[in-house]
Amino acid sequence: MLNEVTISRGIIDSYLKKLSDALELDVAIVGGGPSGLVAGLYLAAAGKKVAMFDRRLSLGGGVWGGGMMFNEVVVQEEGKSILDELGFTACLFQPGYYVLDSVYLASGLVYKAMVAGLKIFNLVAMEDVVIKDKRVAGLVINWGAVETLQWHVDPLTLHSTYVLDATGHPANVASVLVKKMGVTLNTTTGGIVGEKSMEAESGEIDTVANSREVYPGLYVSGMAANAVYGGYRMGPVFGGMLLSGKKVAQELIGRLA
Ligand code: 48F
Repeated sequence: MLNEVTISRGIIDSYLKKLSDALELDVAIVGGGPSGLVAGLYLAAAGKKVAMFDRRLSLGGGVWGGGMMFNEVVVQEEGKSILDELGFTACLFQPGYYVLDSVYLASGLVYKAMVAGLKIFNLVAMEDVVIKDKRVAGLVINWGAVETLQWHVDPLTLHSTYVLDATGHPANVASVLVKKMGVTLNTTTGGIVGEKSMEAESGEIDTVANSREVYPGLYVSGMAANAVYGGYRMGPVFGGMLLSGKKVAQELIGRLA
């Protein structure tokens, strides 16, 4: 006979263990879009202690919706190597343009990152960062629902050697850091420069170039990198997102060695 209390206890005990294990990390990733998932995948595969926090119910960020809800995405030649490396199949549409189902890519990235060892906390939002010795040293987290409802509930805190802002267009981690600490970022203006309009070719190049440490302890990837450094947007072409996540992971793996 199934015991309902045993079911509840199994969930509670294993969640609490998972959360407790994530209170001291090598890398805390905020945002489970394509760049964050790829970064998490490579970091976990390299044996780093890494966890991801996303305020939404489902991970995958902007991948699911394809282009204007047509659930297909494009990956250009440069990003195809990562699809191959991770074992995704894509169809050649025209020379240099590969197309794949966005649900396949989103769910596959989540699955492969978890198999590599990434711990994922969905429904959990970053609301602030921890500052130690003038560097970002962790996250202040709360339930995504608490954030949405604007309830007055104090958060919990975790420590991490590095934080990755992979929150997409709003660059929420960098934004909160600038707003609350008034710090100078490693950008042309010292602040958040702001994303530019659509130019796919430049946007893809910018995304990878801009994926780096923007303040001691804080890295940015994906659209957050373009928002912070002032790169162009590129729409539903995803090679740059994949390459951005891999670049940040490789840099962090080197620094954590
Ligand atoms: O926007 P998103 O998919 O991030 P990305 O890796 O990829 C961008 C592309 O999807 C697309 C594009 C490419 O052509 O332009 O937009 O840069 O995913 C960002 C994730 O961050 C989560 C949010 O729910 C989403 O899943 N997020 C944002 N703010 C927070 C957060 C927060 N404060 N706490 C937790 N998660």
